[in-house]
Amino acid sequence: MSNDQPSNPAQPDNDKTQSLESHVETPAGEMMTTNTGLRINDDQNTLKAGDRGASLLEDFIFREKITHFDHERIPERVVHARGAGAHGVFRVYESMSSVTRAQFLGDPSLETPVFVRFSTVAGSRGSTDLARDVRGFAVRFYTQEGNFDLVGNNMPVFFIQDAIKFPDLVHAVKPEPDNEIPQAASAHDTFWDFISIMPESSHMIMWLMSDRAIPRSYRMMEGFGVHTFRFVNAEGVASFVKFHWKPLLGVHSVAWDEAQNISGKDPDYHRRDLWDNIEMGNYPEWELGVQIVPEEDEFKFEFDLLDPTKIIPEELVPVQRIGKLTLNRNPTNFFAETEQVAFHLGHVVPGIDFTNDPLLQGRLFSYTDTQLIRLGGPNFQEIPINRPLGVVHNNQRDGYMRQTINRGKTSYNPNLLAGNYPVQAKASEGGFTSYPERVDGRKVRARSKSFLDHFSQARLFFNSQSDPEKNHMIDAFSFELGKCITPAIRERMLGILSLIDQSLAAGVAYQLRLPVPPDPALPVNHSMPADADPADYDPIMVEGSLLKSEALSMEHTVKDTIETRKIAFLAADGVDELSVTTVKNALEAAGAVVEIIAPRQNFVEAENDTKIAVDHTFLTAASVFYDAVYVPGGINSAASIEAEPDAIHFLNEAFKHCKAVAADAGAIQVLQATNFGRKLPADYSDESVLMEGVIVGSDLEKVASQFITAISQHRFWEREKPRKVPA
Ligand code: HDD
Repeated sequence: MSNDQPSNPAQPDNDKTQSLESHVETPAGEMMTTNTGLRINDDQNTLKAGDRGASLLEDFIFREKITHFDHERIPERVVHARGAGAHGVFRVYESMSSVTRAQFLGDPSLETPVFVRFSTVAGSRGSTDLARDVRGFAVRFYTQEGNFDLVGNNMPVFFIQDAIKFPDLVHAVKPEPDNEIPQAASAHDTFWDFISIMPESSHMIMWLMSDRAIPRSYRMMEGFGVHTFRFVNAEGVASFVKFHWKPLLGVHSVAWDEAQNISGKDPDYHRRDLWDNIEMGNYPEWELGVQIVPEEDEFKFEFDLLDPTKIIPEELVPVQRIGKLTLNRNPTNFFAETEQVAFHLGHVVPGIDFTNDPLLQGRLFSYTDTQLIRLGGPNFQEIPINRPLGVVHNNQRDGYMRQTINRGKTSYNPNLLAGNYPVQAKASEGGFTSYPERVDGRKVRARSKSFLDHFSQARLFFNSQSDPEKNHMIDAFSFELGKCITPAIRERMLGILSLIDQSLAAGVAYQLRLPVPPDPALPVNHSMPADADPADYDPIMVEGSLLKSEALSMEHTVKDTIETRKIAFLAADGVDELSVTTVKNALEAAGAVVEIIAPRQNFVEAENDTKIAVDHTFLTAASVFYDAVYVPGGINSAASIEAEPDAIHFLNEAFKHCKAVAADAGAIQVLQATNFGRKLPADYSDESVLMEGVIVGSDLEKVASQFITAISQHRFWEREKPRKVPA
């Protein structure tokens, strides 16, 4: 092993990445060796008896190489198998020591190294990034007091209330066991069979059928710790806490048709987007938010804080933004870091503790257990990415692949031979003490009746969506249920939807051409499950409760920046260089990334004979990879682009996916060749915004500034109103 420079030295180091450096191998300038350090003279030929063989068993170099290769694979994660990771740092804005004694949240001068892994849940390691799915958002803080893992998702609730149902949920959503179809998709019978008889999934299903399930980028997703956790301060005073990650670029999604296209054309789209942006220095940032509820307010809400299918609406308890996470460094090696990182929500530090949420309690068992099979034994914490910053001292010993060399004769406690070391730490010395919550009760296998309202927050979510978002949800349900082949599943799901919202049920029923279930006269007592005892049942959310929450709709997200957005310029020989550079400079000054797409690779020759570098051709690029499109002027360029069917498709598709489109008035003929520009007059003489999100003009500065405003809106969903825009 040799100590060498990181692949991109511009990306900042931190204590954790420095500690990884001692494990990094770099081949530059080195000779090839076996694993025992013997220099290899011939890596091209096996050792043979004569040059035509046979091969000799003696060939230890061949055997070592092949044996290692044969054992290269480890089991993929049973869920969240596909993911992408990055290093970064976290810093709290102001001390939170009044509520938690966690040091990294108490001291704004501390910069805590982090490693984050984003993932999809259902697909295998090689599946597409753009599946309709929940995204994992797992953050490890390498704090001075040990590792703290916040193992969350991009949705704030979960499918089930009790961890014992997790294997059932996962078996239902994974490819069906007889033919292993479909990959990375919930649109199939077993998933909806399960969901249609699990009313507790209703709220989560609303999130899953919303645009949150098809993010534009990992960098543009919210994150949530989901469960209610506990903060405990130095005086031992506890409060409940929900964790949030708020992306500074806002929360944005793609269109479903776009997602399906990307899945074919670049299944690594999210992974690439994260990697490329970190390489470019566009470091993604999130603020850590907390909702804090005093312990004495535990029963103040109409839902149970321990129920992981419920949010605390931000209107009831505002999210305080307490610090910032910045991802600023790509991993050196995918397997060593992103694949071997072993998150566990039981990795806590003093000041952060658990609640009795039955999903959380079950997860506390599952995560270590799964690493034992995945990483092959009890020493997985010694893998470099998993090691805490400080040295580990305890009496755990041996096991497969032990790395640590423990000095001394004692491996037990108490001992006198070694002065009783390592010695237990008092709370005042940073020793972890569990919050002494009083717990008593009978042993029962039961569900609290405070967990029984499955529909109020599902309805709150639907009510809070904008009209386009609601339409997308109706389309998503219709797609997913349309892919189910057992009619009874569709009917049962319509029954569930009608308990959430009659207009939602009616919209889906229309597309499935099934009768709309009778109006259940919501909301009184509608959520009582069939197996509940009516005498025990007490409706929790009733009229007068919150009907809408702005934070649940993406309509209200950040829409004042085009930073890191990717804009395609469609150009050919004869393009007007001024038209390219003026708009390009303006977009880049606003933080966007511009790529030139042309009929052929390498360069286009502008009207004034300058050469402009080409990033992609219509063969290697597609509109779905970009947030907006610009067609620069130049008579010959415009004529070539107009005559290029792939270019016209590019524009039609961008329009269909509700993106901003702009053109120099000198390229009007290109827009006239599209579906949406057909009605433009042939004698078009300049002037600005043609329709929302479509801009044409000859004042390039003005075009650029209107284009920037349009791109920052992300998508013009209103265009879908007549529905089904052709492309
Ligand atoms: Fe889990 C992985 C998030 C419920 C059992 N889970 C895993 C990962 C994330 C989550 C982000 C990937 C971590 C990584 O990148 O390595 N899981 C959640 C959230 C849940 C949740 C937010 C609900 C609030 N999970 C959950 C339950 C169980 C598990 C109820 C089991 C009882 N999860 C696992 C696991 C995994 C996992 C089997 C697979 C790979 C791994 O742990 O390391 O243990």
